[in-house]
Amino acid sequence: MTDRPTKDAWKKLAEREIKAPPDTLTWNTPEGIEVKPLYTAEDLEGVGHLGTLPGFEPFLRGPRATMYTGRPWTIRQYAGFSTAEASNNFYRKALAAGQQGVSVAFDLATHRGYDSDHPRVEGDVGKAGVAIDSVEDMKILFDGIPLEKISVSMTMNGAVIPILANFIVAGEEQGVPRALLSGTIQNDILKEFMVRNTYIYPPEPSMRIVADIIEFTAKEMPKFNSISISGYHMQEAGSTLVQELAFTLADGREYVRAALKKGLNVDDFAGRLSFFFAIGMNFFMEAAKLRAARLLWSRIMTEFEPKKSSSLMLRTHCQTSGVSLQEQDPYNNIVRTAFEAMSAALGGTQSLHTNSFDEAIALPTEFSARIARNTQLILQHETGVTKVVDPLAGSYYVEALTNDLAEKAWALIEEVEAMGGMTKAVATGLPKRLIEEAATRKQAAIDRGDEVIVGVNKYRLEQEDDIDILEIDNSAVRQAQIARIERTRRQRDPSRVEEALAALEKVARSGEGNILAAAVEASRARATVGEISDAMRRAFGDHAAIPEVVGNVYGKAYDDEPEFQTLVSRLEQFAGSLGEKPRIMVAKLGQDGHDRGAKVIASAFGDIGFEVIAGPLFQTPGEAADTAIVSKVHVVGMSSLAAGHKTLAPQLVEALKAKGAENIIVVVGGVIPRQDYQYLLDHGVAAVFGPGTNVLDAARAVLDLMEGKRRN
Ligand code: 3CP
Repeated sequence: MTDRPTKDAWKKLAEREIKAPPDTLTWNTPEGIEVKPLYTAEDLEGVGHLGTLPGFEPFLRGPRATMYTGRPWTIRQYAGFSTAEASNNFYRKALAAGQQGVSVAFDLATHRGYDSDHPRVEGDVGKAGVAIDSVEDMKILFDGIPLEKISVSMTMNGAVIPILANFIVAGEEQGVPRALLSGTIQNDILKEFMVRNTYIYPPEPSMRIVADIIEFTAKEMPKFNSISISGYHMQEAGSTLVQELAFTLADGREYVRAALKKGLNVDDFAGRLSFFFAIGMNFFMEAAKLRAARLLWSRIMTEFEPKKSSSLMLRTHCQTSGVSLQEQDPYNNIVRTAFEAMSAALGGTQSLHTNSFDEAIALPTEFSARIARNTQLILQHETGVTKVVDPLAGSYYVEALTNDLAEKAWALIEEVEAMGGMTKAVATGLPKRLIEEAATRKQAAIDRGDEVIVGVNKYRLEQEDDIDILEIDNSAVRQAQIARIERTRRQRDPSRVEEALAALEKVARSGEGNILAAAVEASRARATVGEISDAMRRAFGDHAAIPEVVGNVYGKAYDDEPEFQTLVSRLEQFAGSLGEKPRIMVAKLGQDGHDRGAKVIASAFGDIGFEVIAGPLFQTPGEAADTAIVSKVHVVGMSSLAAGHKTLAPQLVEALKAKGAENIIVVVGGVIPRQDYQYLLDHGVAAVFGPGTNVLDAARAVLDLMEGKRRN
């Protein structure tokens, strides 16, 4: 036998192949991890986590001994739109076609605790999810779906109290006692303050709500997961995987502390804490992330000295990445999603949502939802991926990555700890800022072509075909919801409602008693989501975030490159002729809190030389027009990601006109289907920037519009 070649021999051979030292092939990831072209046993020297088994602490190799060989992950597709009837119909069909659990998407009005008849939510009702106003809607939503058998996940954070109360009462009225209800409520408010923005109340009472729900479910709903501690939205907002990992686990630690403060025993609730991560395109790193997450969570939980081993166990849902989906050449998204799903399975997820290929543009159709579901069915039944537990274990690369991610995330977790924990860190705005910087850096990398996206910044089609999209007739849904609210109000006993709401307000104000228990009474009495939320608003007040914009990140990525500098000079010249800096307001209207795009645009436009006014979240068109006028802006850039654009953009144009400010140019960006462009242009919008727009192109177009306006 000849001697095995050494690493040095490999380096020499590699150098001959590429005519450069192999170190030049090292990829520096946004996480600050150096991914080398080759991993060997040397890379695992001193790595402490090797050699563990699944089903045992620290659960790195999976929470179950047999994992998918015993039972595959749950295929749990997140869906909901329009009315409870329409969504119920969709769930039933999906369950019959192989889906294994339900996952409810609520509309933004419901998320923010408004009934469908509230004037602030005209553009939001039934759009990005299903409208739920009272237990009457909830009962229809689960009609014919046996709640003692099918587990139900509900993505709800702001209006978590009325929604969970309605779910419990819908179960009761279906004949299912709450002790038999299985499922998960998201109930993760800290990440809302960081990235997702469907909060209602200030942080402190919001944390009490979380703890009250953990307490109530621990005592009365043993099969129900009290929380889904979510990193998903952080990655969607542009975070690195290390940030996602660290902030999510640090959030989890904070919730455990809040529950312990209520006097609960850690073993009575820890086993029902669950997690939720995004799975993006960095295939091996995503799988390693889930392994690292389990390792770190068991480390964190050990501090609380639980007696049960299951208290150390991290169980998670995953969703393939929404931001990785592209509008251009959209069938590519099927491929992206399939790789991401495979990565989630290799990482050992317990439950998975695969996105539909059209989700960068609109809600899924029945066709696209079928392909998304089948992606998982094919993985489970045809690829053999379920036949072995943790098949990546022992891979030099994946084990090294698991270790790198764990170390880097732990350092960030310790940083948060030094700040006094996540609630305090969130209050300083640091996690949000770090994520926004990462998002802006990523956008610059895409715009520069450093990060290739097939069909978008490389291999772009000359001609894109239209695809069928699902459109919701928002005003019809709203009318139907209003009719049902009115009927519910007519048929209920008003004094019973009043008493229940007063009792709820008292529990909220006094700090005594359990808020969810009080809300269950109100729900039984047919108090609406809006009324229950308002009772708590009276006690807790509303939370309003102050919009901040990061600077000098986008521009820095371009350094002094001519493409960027030419635009900067052109803008300077224009500012000279104008006698002032051109001002743009980045506006978010309605209840759409997805602000990654708006923040990235604000930040990049600022670096290019615009004066940027970041409008507050949740404005009505009239309020946004007022802000634009007071701020004397030249342009309003409305960012829309929740399908409200056809209602809200024309209203904004009209509001400006009505206030004598028709000179202000309105442009719209975000998730706008191409089919809607003409409609918006016909209603006074000057330009539309869909998904995948290069920010420099958008800035040039805005400048063209301003120059054109000045000439006329
Ligand atoms: C599992 N079981 C097993 C095995 N595997 N038993 C024997 N052998 C095995 N190998 C058992 C489990 O112990 C459990 O029973 C039951 O089978 C179900 O398994 P599970 O792993 O708990 O799976 P599931 O019920 O699906 O729960 C998964 C988690 C849950 C725990 C992650 O929290 C969940 O479903 N989360 C979903 C969250 C979600 O859908 N979020 C959507 C976000 P026991 O329970 O009796 O132990 S959508 C957001 C989109 C963006 C936005 O927000 O806008």
